[in-house]
Parts: sequence; structure tokens; C-alpha cells
Amino acid sequence: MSDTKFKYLSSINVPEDLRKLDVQELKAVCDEVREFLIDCVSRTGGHLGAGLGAVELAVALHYVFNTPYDKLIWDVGHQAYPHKILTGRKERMHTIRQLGGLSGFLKRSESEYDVFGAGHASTAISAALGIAVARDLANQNFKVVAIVGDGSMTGGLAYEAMNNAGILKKDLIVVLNDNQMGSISSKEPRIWSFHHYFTDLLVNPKYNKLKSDVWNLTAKLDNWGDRIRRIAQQMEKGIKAIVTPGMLFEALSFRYFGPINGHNVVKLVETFRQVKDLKGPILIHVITQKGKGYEPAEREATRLHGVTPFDKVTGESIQNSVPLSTYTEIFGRALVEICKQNEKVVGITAAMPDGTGLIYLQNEIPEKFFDVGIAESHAVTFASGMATEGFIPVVAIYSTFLQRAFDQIVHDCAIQKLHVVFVLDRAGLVGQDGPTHHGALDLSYLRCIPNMVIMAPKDEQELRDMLYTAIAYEGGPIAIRYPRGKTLGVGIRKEFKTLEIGRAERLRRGKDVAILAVGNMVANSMKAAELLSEEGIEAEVINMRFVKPLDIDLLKDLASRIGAFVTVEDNSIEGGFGSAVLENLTKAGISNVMVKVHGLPSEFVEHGTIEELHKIMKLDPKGIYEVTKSFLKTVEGESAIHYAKN
Ligand SMILES: Cc1ncc(C[n+]2csc(CCOP(=O)(O)OP(=O)(O)O)c2C)c(N)n1
Repeated sequence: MSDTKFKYLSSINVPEDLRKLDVQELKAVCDEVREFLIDCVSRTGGHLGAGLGAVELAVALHYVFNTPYDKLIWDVGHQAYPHKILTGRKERMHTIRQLGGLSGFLKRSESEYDVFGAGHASTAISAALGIAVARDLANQNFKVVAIVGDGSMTGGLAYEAMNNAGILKKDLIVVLNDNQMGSISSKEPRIWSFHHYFTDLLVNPKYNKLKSDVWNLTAKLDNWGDRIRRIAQQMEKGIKAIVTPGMLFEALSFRYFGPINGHNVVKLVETFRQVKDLKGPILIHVITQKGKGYEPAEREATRLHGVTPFDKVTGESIQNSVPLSTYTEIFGRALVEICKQNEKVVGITAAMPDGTGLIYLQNEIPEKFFDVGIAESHAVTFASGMATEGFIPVVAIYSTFLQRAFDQIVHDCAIQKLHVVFVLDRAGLVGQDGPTHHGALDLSYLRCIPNMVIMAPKDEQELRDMLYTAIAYEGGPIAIRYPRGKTLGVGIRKEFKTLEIGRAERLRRGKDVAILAVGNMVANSMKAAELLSEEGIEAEVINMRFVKPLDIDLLKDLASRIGAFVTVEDNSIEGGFGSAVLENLTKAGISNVMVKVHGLPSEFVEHGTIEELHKIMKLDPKGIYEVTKSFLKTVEGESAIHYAKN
């Protein structure tokens, strides 16, 4: 780090160094943090806009509070890059989100300043309250501060925590970082309705007329006028207090301060100093701008929310290859086509219209599009309600975020056999976002739910057909899971085709081993089969298509011909597709097959590129080939004997 470019930052290694500065120097520190952040992220990629909006907050919080003794709990963690820069990690920022490097979110094992791990939204107030209660039980006296975005305030968990905090009356500060952008949407990112309430009322003509009527009246009352004006001023304050979000928070027993300009670091310091020692739950409402201080990110907050490496001057991505289309895009466009044919179909997202591809529906048929906020559980119950009225909701949620809605899937949807289509993008390993975001569990958590059908397409054509099939299916809930990223480029047929539920597809004939694969593991397994074939091992490769119900007829046929199966999935092997195969074989009384279940281990996989992680997990073609080969060496039976002889 250059001492001339970063005069202050070069000597700030931990917050203690920051606290030695004069408050008037903090603005310059903020400028340097911002510059450094843009420098780093332009090279590494990662989350940009949210961090830029939270620079002054991070500086002021670490300046006023005695961290790490006092505890800062950041929600989500995507806005915490400035916090990382100030807490001993600036020299490693160039490694962020890379294999072996810093995490893009918060991680307790990474730093004592990361008080609570995160990646998913709306958890900070609950965690902070737990920490405050533990503090009091242990007779300690540190401060606890939760920093939460307005987007995260669309998640019900935040209100559950505030309600509980109001009852427990613990000393706890919540900083509401309100940039009026909660949805990752290039069209309508404003989803926190309480914010509208606040601004609407202050510009409401009735409220303003009442104000001026009272004022005009008092002007006519000579001697009494001044006194009444004073009373009127009090009244106005009262009215404001009643009609601002203060009302909501105060009803929950939080003392409300704000709104405060979140980019005025001196003002923030002043405010934090004032409230620091107050008793009970406090809410400080801070107004910020996403992307603050970097023109491209201010202008295009959604595009520059999370980025690949980019040109600092233009803000444009520096990846120059022409991208193949993504599964997200294929799904988004197919849904629009289907919605045009079937008026009952609607699309639902939980604050991720761009990420899930529902943005196409929002652009083309907005009345069929619903962004419910960061509220996955609500999304599922909301969809279930619509389904009772004969609509066909397509709920598009990332695999990792749908974990939030498990009981809603069970209780509100599956028990009632409601026809809701679940579309799980980012299934499998997602790469740089790491363990909080990998979609490693969906096959396990969906498979155990009665009435559920689960599909995984091998390519983009099959994704379209599966969506069509899911919408035509009337038997209850049905899910499609597919990976992050580019499609195979197989080209797509214009018409949709209905697939037979529970029927697999044989892609390659073989006699030595059957590789049963799901989703994006099918293509890798086909390549593995070619590698095996070069060594004289002939693998039969099956595209399973359905993880539930499984194609049991096919399993029986395979078992009659081949003695060794390898199942391949990018889901945890516990409770996933391989487990399904084992269970179904047992149920069918088939015991003459040796099965190798290959997938993700029962551990949280760290971050890295998808290619790196697949390689490490042996889910790339070479890995699948190696796993199959070494499995065959240990298997007894005809195919193994065949292999051993060769
Ligand atoms: C449970 C969950 N759903 C969705 C997301 C994806 N996500 C990451 S940041 C974000 C927006 C958060 O809004 P806010 O807290 O206001 O932060 P901002 O990005 O506006 O600074 C969303 C929806 C998530 N992290 N967690």
C-alpha cells in the first residue's frame, strides 16, 4: 500500500490506530477507504455498491466503539468490506473471495472483529440480542451494535428480533442503514414499504395543510400567538413522531434517532457518542446511498452490487469473451413465453429479480410479477395462497435462500398438495460466495418432503422442458434445481415438450459400470465415461432427470446387467440423490449391486471458483473418472473382475 496515496490508511492496521486520529481527519480516512475499496474490487470482483455506501458507517462505528471489546454485528456482510479494511485485513483484500483468501462475507474464524458469521440477510438483530442477553447474564459491560440494511428489514426475522428486544429491554443499538434499495433489481429496488410511509407523510398535503392552518391561526392571535406557536411546534413534533418510522420502532420499545446523513462521518460520530451509553434498545436511522462516491456504482446500483473485475474508469466489466447464455436467463425467458400462453402462471421472487431471471417477466408482464422482499418464507406461503385459488405460482429462489422456507414448503404447500413450482437457481457449488451460498443441501431438504417432485436438467433445453412440465403437472409441489452460470450451448428447440414424471434418460450404453448423474453432473459424467473408455472400461451413463420419484424400472434393468453403480451429484451425499438410489434399491429388494455415492462431503465447502471447487471435490470429469476407477478396483463382481483382468 502506497504511503503517499493512502496517507492515513497506510498506518491504520486496527481500529485502535483509527481512534488516535482527530475527528476532523476522519473524512480523509473515508476517502482513502473508498479509494482502496474501489482499487481492490476492480481487480478481484466482489460486492461493491453496499460497501461504498457503508464507508462512513464503518469508520464512525470503529472510531466511537471500542471494538473488538464492543461488538459490531453486520447483517449479510456484503457491505462489510470497509470493516474488513479497518480490522487488520487490508493487506489481504486482494485475496477476497479467492480460494484460500478472505471471505466475501463475515466469518468468525477469519477475525475477532467478525462477531457473527453471515451471508444471508436479516439475522443481525436476533444475533445481537442474543449477545446482549449473554453479556448481561455473564455480568459484562460491552456495547452491542447491529447494522442492518433496509432490504434486510423486509425479512420477518428482523421484526421477531425487535419485538423480543422490546420485551427484554436490553441495551442494544440497531443502526438502520437505509439506502432505499433492498431488492437486487435493476427495475424496482425499493421494497421496504415503511420507508414510503415515512417520506409520503412528510410530503402529504393534508399533513402540510394542517401544519400551515395551525401556523396561520396563531399569527392572528397577537399576545397569545407566540405561546400557541410554541405549543404548535410541539404539536408538529408530536405529529411527526407519530407518523414517522419512529412510530413503528417506538411501538416496539426502541428509542428512535434519525434520520441522519450516513455520509457525514462527523455527524455519525456525534450521534454514536450521544447514544452510546443510553439504556434500552435504540434505533438509529441512517440514510445512505448505495455506490456512494463512485459514479458508475451510484448510477447503476444493481449492476454494480456484485461485480467481476472491472475497469475503474468506466465501471465496465473487463471479461471480454462473449458469454454463453446462463441458466438464469434461459429460465427467465422461458417463463415469459409460458406466461404468455397460460394466464394462470405468475412469478414470485424474494428480492432477487435480476439474479433469478424474473426481471424478464417484470419487464414484459409486470402484473404477473411479484417481488416480496427478502422474505423467502413469506414467498412460499404467499404462493401457496395463490395456488388455492387456481393460479400456478413459480417461486424462483436460490437454493441456499430457500432453506429459509422449509416449514412453509412442508406445512403450507406440500401437506395441502398445492401446485407450486419451485425454481432453485444456484444449486450446487456457487463459487466465490462460499459456504453461506452454496446450494449443497436442496436435494436433501426437498427429497424428504412427501408429495414433492424434484427435477434437475442436464442442459438448457431440458430446463425449458422441465419448466413446461412443472407447470403442466397437477399433482402438487414440484421443484427444478439448476446450477449457477453458463449453459452448455446445446441450442434450444422452439416448442416445449412435456417430460414423463419419474423417467430417466439413457445417454450411453456400457457394461462395466453405470454412472447415474443429475443435473450439471451429467455432462461431466459423459466426459468421465470417455476417459474410462480410453482404458477399456465401458460405462453406461444415465441422465436421471428426476431425483424424486426415481426411475425404479431403470434401476432394476441396470441392476440386472451391471453390478456397480456410481451416483454423481453436486449436493451433500447425506440425504441427497445417492441416498435416494440406495433407499430405492433396498426398497425394491435389489442387493446384488455395489454403489458408490459420490457428491459433496458432509462439510461446509469453502469459497473458490466453481472450477477449482469441482476439481477439489472430484466432481469435474477427471475427478469422476478417478473416483469411478478406484471404486471399480475395490468392487467384487463381474464388472470389477472384468476391470481387474484388464
Ligand atoms: C435470506 C437472503 N435472501 C437474499 C439474499 C441476497 N441479498 C444479498 S444483499 C441483498 C440486499 C440487501 O439489502 P440491504 O440489506 O438494504 O443492503 P444493500 O445491498 O442495499 O446495502 C439481498 C437480497 C440474502 N443475502 N439473504
